Amino acid sequence: MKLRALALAITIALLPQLGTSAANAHAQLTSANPKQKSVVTVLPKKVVLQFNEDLINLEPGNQLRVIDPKGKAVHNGTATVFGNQLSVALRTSKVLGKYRVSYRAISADGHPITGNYEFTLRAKPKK
Ligand SMILES: [Cu+2]
Repeated sequence: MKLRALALAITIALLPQLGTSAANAHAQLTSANPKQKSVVTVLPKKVVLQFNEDLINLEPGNQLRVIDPKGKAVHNGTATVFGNQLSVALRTSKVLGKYRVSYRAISADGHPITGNYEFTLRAKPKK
C-alpha cells in the first residue's frame, strides 16, 4: 500500500516533465534534395528540405540559403514553406566544389530550428 502510494507520487511528479519534453520536440530535418554529403554533376534548380512536421509559414522566420564554393549566394529569392517542406530556387552555377546549405525553420510550436549541410558539385565525367 505504501509502495503503491509512492509509485503514484513519483508518476505525478514526472508528468509535468514528460509534457515539457514533448513540447520541446521540434521539427527535424528528415530528408533533403540534394542530399547531405551527396555529389551532383548539375546544380539542381532548387533545394527542397523535408521535416517531420509542418512548419509555420512566418516570414521571414523561415530561411534557406545556399552558398557556392567561392562564398557567393546561389539561392534565388526567399524560401517557400509548403506544409512540411521548405524550398528555395537556385541560380545556375558551374563553380565546382562544396556548396553549403543552411536553413532556419519555424517548428509547429513556434520555435525556430537551424542547421546546415554540404553537397558537392563535380564535373561530369568526360566520354
Ligand atoms: Cu519548442
